[in-house]
Amino acid sequence: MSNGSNGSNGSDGIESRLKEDRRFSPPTPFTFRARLKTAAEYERLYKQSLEEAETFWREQTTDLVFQRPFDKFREWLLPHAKFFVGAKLNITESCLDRHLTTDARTRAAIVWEGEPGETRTLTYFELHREVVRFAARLADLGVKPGDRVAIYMGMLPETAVAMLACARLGATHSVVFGGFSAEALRDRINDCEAKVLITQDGAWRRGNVVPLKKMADDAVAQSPTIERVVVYRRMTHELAPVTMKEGRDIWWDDLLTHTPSEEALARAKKPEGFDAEHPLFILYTSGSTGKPKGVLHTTAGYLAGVHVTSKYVFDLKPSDLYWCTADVGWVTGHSYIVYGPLSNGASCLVYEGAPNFPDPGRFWQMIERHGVTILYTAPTAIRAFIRWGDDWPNKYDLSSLRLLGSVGEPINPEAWIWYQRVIGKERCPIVDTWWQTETGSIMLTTLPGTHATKPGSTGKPFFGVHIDVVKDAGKSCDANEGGKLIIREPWPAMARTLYRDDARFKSAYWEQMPGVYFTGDGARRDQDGYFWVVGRIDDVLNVAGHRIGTAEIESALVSHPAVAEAAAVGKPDELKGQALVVFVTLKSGQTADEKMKKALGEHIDREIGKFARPDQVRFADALPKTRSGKIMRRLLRDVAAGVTEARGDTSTLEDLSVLAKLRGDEE
Ligand code: 7RM
Repeated sequence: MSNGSNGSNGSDGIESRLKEDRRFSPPTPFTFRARLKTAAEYERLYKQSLEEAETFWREQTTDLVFQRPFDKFREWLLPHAKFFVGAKLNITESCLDRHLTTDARTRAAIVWEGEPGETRTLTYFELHREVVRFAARLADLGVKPGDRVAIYMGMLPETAVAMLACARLGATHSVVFGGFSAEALRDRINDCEAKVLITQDGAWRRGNVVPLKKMADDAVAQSPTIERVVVYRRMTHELAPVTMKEGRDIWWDDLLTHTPSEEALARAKKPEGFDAEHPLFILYTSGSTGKPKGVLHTTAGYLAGVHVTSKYVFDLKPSDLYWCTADVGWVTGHSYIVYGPLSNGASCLVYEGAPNFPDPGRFWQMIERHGVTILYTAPTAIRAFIRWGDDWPNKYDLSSLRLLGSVGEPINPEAWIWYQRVIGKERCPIVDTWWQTETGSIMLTTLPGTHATKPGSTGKPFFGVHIDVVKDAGKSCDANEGGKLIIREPWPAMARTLYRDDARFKSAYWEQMPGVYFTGDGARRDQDGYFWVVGRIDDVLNVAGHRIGTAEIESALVSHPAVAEAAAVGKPDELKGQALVVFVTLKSGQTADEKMKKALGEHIDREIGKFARPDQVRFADALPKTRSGKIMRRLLRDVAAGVTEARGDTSTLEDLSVLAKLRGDEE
C-alpha cells in the first residue's frame, strides 16, 4: 500500500510486533512540572473539545487578543468552514502587543545564531518595535490589506519581522523556501500576483553564500506584478554582490531611514482588526499534479490552532528556550517558529545554517551554548546524526533538554530510540507530531506529560481532531487494520481553500472520500487508540522531510529539450526516508550517458531547487504503461526498489518486455 514506509511499521514477524509494543511512560520529573499530567486530563479535554467545542475553544483562547469577540464558533458548509465567525482581530497583537504588558516584555522572543557563529537576541519589546517600524514602511510602499507579499529569505530574525509586518497590515504573505530556484520563485510569485518581494542579498549555507537576491532578480524579471523589492543586507558586497534596480529595489536599512507617513505609522502602531477569516498566508505545497497548490490559511482559526497546540504539545513555559529546526519556508516554520510560539510568549532559538557546519556537532554545541530546553526536529536529521556518530552529541552538555519532538515523516523506531537515549538521555519525552501544510496545526501526537509513547507511533488525536482510519467505502477500520487517514470534521486551523483554485481544494481533499477530508496518508490505529502513520499513498514523495510531487518532477524533466517522457518514483532510503528515482526516455538522437544525467540533475536544480535533485536517473527505451497510456508507477517503484518479481496485476501492461528491460538496467 505504501510508497512512504521506511521500514518502521513492518507488521510481520514476532520481533517487530514486540518492538512495537515497547512503550515509555513520561519521566516523572517531566510530568511533575507539566501543564497536563494525566491521561484523565487529556480525556476530559478531548471529550470537551468534541462535545462542547465552543466552550473548549473559548476557554483555551482567553489569552489571545480579539478586538471583537466571535458570535458563532463554527459554520460548516462542506467543504468550507468558518471559525470564530464575526470576530475581529489582528494576529500580531496576540504574538507581540499582548506581551508588552507582562514579564514577556523583556524576555527573548528570538535568540538567533548565524552560521558563522554570531548571535543576536530580540526581546518581545524589540521584536514588536521592529515589526511596527517595518510595517509602517511597507504601508508607505503601498502594501494594503489583501495584497500579496512574497518573502524569499533564509533564517533571520528579519524573516519573522517581515511575516509579522505583513500580517499587521492585513497583507497575505507567501514565504518561498530559500532552497527553491529562481524559476520556482517566479511561478509562486506569479500565481499569487505578489506586489512586493522581500529578500536578502545572500544566505549562509554550509559555508557557502546562497545568492538569494540574484535569484530573486531572475525571478522578478518574469514577474510583472512585482512593484518593489526590499533587500535585507546579510552579507557584504564582496560576499554577495548585488545590483539594485533603480526605482524598484530598496535596501531594508535604507527603507527604515525614511520617515513614515502619519497614516502608515498609525496603521503600524494601532493595527486594524481583520475579520476572523481574513487571509493570513499562502504557502505552496506539492500535490499530485505538476502545479503546486497555494494552500490558504486565514486568521482566527489558524491562530487558535497553533496557539493551543504549541502550549500543550511543547508544554511551553517562560523558562524554556524552544528550538524548532525547520526552515521558515515550510509550514512547520510558520506554525511552530513564528505564530504558535510567539502567541505563547515563548523564547525561540533560530539558526541560520546547516546542522553539520563547521562540523556535525553544531546542533549539540548550540544546545549547550544557549541552554535549549525543547528541541523539535525531523527524522531525516536524526538519521543523519546517527550516521555521523554518537561522539558528536556526547561531547556536549545536553542536560538542559527536557522535551524532544519529531515531525515531517514517519520516524523509524531505531531512530526514535537513538533520539531518546543519546540526545534525551532517557529523561525527555518525545512528541511525534503528525500534521500537514493543509492542517495548519498538529493533529496527532502524544501529549508529553499524559501518555506513554510508543516508538514510531504518532500517538493520539489532539483536542478537537475527529480523525479516523477507513477503507475506501468510508467504513472505520478495525484496530490494527491498515487504511486511509481521514478527518471527519473541520478544525480551526484547517486550510480554507487553494488560492484561486477552489475546485481543486474540493477535488484534492474532499471528494476522494465524500464528505470527509482525505489526508493522502495511509495509517492504522492500534488497540490502544494510537495512530501509526505509514506515509503517503498518493503521488507525493517525502524526500528528507521535503514534500515533493512526482508530477512536478516529471513536468520539470519533460521541459528539458532532450526528454521525451519521464516518471518519478520513491525508493526506500535509510537516510532520506525516500530517495527520488526518475525514469527517463530521451528523444531520438539524444545520448543516454553520464553527461545527460548530470544535465538533467542541473535542470531540476534550476526548475525546482537543489533539494529536489533526483538521487538516481535511469534511462529507458520505454516506460511501462497501461493500455490506456497511463504510466504504471507501481511497477516502477518495484523496479527502483530492486524487487525482481513483477508483483500484483500486470495484465493491463502494454508490453511486458519494457519491464524486463528496465530491470536489466539495474545499477
Ligand atoms: C508538517 C509537515 C505532510 C506530510 C504528511 C505525512 C508526513 C508529517 C509526520 C508525517 C508520519 C509524522 N507538513 N508527515 N509528519 N508522517 N509521522 N509525524 O510535514 O505538508 O510538508 O507534509 O508529511 O505524509 O501527509 S507537510
